[in-house]
Amino acid sequence: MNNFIEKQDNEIYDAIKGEEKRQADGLELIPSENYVSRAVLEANGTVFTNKYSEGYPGRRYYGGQDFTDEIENIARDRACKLFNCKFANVQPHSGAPANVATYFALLEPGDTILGMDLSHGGHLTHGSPVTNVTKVFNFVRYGMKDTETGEIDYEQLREVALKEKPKVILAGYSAYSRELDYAKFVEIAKEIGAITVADVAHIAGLIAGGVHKNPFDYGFDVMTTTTHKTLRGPRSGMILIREDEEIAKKIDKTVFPGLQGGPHMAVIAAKAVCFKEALDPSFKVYAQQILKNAKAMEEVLRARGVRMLAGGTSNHLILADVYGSLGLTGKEAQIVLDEVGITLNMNMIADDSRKPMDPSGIRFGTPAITTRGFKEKESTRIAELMLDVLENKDDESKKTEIRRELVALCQKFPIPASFI
Ligand code: DSN
Repeated sequence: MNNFIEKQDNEIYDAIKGEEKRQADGLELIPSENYVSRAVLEANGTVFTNKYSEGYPGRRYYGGQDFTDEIENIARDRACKLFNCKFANVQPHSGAPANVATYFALLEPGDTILGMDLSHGGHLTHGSPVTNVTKVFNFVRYGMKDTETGEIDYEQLREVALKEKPKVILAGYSAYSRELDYAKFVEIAKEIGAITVADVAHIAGLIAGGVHKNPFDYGFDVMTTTTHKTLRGPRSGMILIREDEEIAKKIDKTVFPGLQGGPHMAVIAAKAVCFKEALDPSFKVYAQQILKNAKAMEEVLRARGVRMLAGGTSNHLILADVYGSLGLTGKEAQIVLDEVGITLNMNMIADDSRKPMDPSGIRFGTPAITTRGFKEKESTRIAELMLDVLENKDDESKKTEIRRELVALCQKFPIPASFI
């Protein structure tokens, strides 16, 4: 597509080529990753990267905004249509800044947020002590009632809500494999007058594709998300507001000038393209297949006696207790799978006795392999090969054989777009 980089900067060219080959020949099972279309990739690399456009459409601080206004308006309109809401801010650079902006828009320093326990699947920005938001806001927690079924303890959630009176109740996760009961969250929030925020970064594509519930349909006030996971867009974020104009205004002010400077307009153009793709009926088929593929993998793990947190999956990801089931740590599993070209991530499991840098679990999922065109048959085979590797981690010839089979499989299902 482009050889100017090669002529001008060999080191970077080689690294891009290397990454393209890694993505093409390897199996991407990190559940928060995906492959964008050629159209999204192209939009992401346009001259909009040259432009400053602080402010919002129709009220910018710099001149020359005819086309920036056009793409931002289109991106906002498409986002609202996709998620059935009235307002969208498409400027957050990613999911974490979207969450931080939302907290600052809705809360005063010292206020309380009730979010999912991190070890039960909540995200770092939902109150991990390593993040700076915990210096400003007070985080309290709910979790699963039963780690074998994944059922959320809504009674405990209600008790904490009544006791701590959080101003925001946060639903959402990055390592949980079931759906949430959004109506229950809204019911509890109403009792104490809290605002409901759903962080749907992981499942935005499942909601857009109609295979997961939309929190707005149950009365949630705000949703935050990334755009590069199941939604299959560029690496970025956004904030959606169901209908409250006051909240929308506060969020706009907090994103800019409160936290960010100039929006990344090339990325906003790419987001607009991604939203158009997600509005197409074919995206529904994609979202359905993500779930079918995850189920196919789940069946293999169950048949081979591997413990899955929450007992399996109802979304795009699986969290497996490899330490308890197979006697190797999450880190060992991640490393040995990397050797055969399967990329996933080690992950803490609920009530893990081990540490984050060497936990008991691995987390993997199907958004990226589904984009490549894998169906249940291939997903089943990948799960079998994964377990074969984990059960034979020191058998070099077996691993070589598996690597060969995986490369052949990947070559049959090319990634949708590369740059060079
Ligand atoms: N890093 C993302 C994930 O992998 O889930 C969350 O931000």
